[in-house]
Amino acid sequence: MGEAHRQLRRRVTAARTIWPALVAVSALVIIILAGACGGGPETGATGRQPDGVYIIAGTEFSFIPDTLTLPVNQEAVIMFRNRGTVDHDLVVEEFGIATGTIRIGGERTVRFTPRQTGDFDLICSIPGHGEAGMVGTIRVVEATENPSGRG
Ligand SMILES: [Cu+2]
Repeated sequence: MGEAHRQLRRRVTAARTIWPALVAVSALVIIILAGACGGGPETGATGRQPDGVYIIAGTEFSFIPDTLTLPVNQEAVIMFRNRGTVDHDLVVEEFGIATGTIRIGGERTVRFTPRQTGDFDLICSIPGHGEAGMVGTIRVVEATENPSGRG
């Protein structure tokens, strides 16, 4: 009787010390996960990103940035993000780019390879938006890198 009682007490004591530790570890894991997932550093970023993707934000009524300079004959990746409060899209007719209507907070990535240099209109094709100033320019320039160089 006395031995069984001592064993029970030991188990209860162990449980009392393990639970606070588990709670502490869980809290730490939650804090780490929250830090990893909450608002990445790219939030709000526009223009050319370190990975080479160009981010263009759409608002009422402009593109940010409103001009992109791209090297000719190199694939460009553009991510259009609607940061406005109404639907927007991004169209460059000469390159056959059309994101389709992007809802508030939405985004779409398009890829294309410009084959000629020059300035090309970037517009939002939603009626009235271009007229309100939602226009920009894709400027295609000769690549600065030597095409025969190492890459
Ligand atoms: Cu628009």
